Amino acid sequence: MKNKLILVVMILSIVASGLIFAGGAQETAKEDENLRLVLLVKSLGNGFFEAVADGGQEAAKELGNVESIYQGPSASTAEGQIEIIETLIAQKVDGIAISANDRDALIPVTKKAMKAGIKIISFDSGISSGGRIIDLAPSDAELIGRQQIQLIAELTDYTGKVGVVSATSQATNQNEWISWMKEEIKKPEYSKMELVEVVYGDDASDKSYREAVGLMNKYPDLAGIISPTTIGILAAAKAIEDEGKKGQVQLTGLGLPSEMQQYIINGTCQQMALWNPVDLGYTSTYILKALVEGEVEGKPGDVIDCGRMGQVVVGEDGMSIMGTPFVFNAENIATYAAIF
Ligand code: RAM
Repeated sequence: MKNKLILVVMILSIVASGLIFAGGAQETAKEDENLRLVLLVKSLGNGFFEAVADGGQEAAKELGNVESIYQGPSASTAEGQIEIIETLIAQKVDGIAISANDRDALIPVTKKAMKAGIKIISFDSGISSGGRIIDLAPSDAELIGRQQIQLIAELTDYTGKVGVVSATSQATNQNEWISWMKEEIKKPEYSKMELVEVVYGDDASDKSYREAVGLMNKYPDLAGIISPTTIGILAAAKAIEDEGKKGQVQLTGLGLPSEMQQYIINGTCQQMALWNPVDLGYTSTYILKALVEGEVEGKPGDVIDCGRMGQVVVGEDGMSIMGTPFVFNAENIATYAAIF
């Protein structure tokens, strides 16, 4: 029995060394290659994610041995992302940072990718635990959600009906933020306010515009719109102006300063919040690189050096949180619009 075992081990190791030998040329070639780290976003054609891609390029330049690849489906669907991940598995990329269109639907395919040795993190819009190693949130979800209500309350004098123009109905990030908005508005200071409806523009400009118009038609006395998506807030600003509701319907949300500057200055949207998407892409790329090179496993307590962003600490359940959102208004918008 023992002899047999030794024989099996010997045969296996000969086969294994044969494989290594056969793969030798390829291995050497691969060593010369850069790490291929992908930023897989909700959908293409979104200025927010284009800024994320800029951050990936910046990190790649600093790290030297990294190629930052930007990918996304044409529409914000989980199916589109699953298809891309399947292709990336076949291409044997080294790591993928995903802004997820669905926190659960992606898990089978991301698990398959991790089994194939690809490091997976989520950023911006998370994947549930089990489907990624780390989830990098731009800021605390509770803080973001509560702040959105505070911002619209200041604009509507704490009175009246408020509607939300969100992204897709499955988006992890917007859904978390909206659940915190619903908590915040229960406080006594908002007793004269009502969150009447959440509509979904799917992070598509035309649908977001139509949904914003629909809200204003359905609630003629609407006092405010919160749109916690950069695509949605831009479409809502245009819809408010086109409907002649400027000054009557207040607007806040999460907007890209470069896209919203004119509406901040002309008063259609007097204040809104966001974080720096460039930093998000930059940090995600540093985290992926540390995971791929085995510097960290992504366990709670792990500390990851992220260049100019300093150190990122991995929290419970792989959660990492970056900072507090900026609030933009007519006074500071020009400064930020020049950056993102
Ligand atoms: C859109 C996307 C993104 C979100 C921003 C605020 O660009 O939905 O996921 O973080 O808005």
